[in-house]
Amino acid sequence: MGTAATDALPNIPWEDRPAGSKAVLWRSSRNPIIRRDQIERSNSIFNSAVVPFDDGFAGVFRVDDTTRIMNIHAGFSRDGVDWKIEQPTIEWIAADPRVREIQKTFEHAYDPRVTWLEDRYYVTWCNGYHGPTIGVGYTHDFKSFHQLDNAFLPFNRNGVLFPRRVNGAYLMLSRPSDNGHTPFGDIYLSESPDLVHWGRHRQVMTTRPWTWESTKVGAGPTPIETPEGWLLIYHGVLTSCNGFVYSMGAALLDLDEPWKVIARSRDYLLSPQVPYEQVGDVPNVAFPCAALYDRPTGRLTVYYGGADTVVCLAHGYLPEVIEFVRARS
Ligand code: BMA
Repeated sequence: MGTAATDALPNIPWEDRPAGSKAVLWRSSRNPIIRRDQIERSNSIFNSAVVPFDDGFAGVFRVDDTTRIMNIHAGFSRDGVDWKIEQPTIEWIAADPRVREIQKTFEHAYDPRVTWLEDRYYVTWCNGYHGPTIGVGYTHDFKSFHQLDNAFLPFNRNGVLFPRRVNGAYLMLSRPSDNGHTPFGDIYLSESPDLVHWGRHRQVMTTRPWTWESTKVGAGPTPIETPEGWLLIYHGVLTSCNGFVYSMGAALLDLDEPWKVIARSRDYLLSPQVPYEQVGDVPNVAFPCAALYDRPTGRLTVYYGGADTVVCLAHGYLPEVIEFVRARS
């Protein structure tokens, strides 16, 4: 079942830092862990989110099919590395007729996040309601999925829930965008009393000129609560003469007022530097969507999409990531 902030997860996928490496985050030698053609008619499987579930793990996977339509599918794994991705796409059940009404307009589903919150797993993803915006739903078992109303107006992407209420309110990060490949983007925080009505929007972070995050920034995995603040792993984008380059970085947000950034790394944590990140349907993309954390050992495993084509893993120690964020702030 779900995990609280204090939980131990000794079974997360793990590999020690390679000898001689000084990297704060290092890649799994088993990358990519999910192939592009792992299920029937999959063109690519990437930007996917996983959580601890039963004795193993479950997740929601972005699968672009061979018509190049973007969809999300459930998946299960014993060890977090070998995944069985369900062939049918997720079908959302909506109790509210107003949600059923707008469901008809959705054209696609992509870039899911999954968050254990109170008593169930919430899924946020990008759907198309007259343009990209953030869908919200939940599941108990990764078999039936229940849809709530969309969180925001179009255009928005990268909706990421916090794993608990803060001062009574549910919180979601998002990145207001445009209808295309969006040459801008800041991270905002919104509050809700019920996960349906969202307001009190606050800016959290903007871009930094001339750096790896000069074009846009967007939240990645569910923020991780630590005594020093919420650890947010996020993507940052630079525009090169060959297009966008997606790297990942990290920041610490205030525990009680998470729109306040306590520290933020100047350097990227990981940027596309190996073939499965540099070559694929969209070159030069490392796009984090989930993280597993074993609190007693500090071990952290990040799931990220490589080149909009495959799913990859990177490992690190959370205290070292925090030290890196603070030292290079
Ligand atoms: C973003 C999203 C992501 C994708 C990235 C790079 O706008 O569409 O799904 O990984 O672009 O192509």
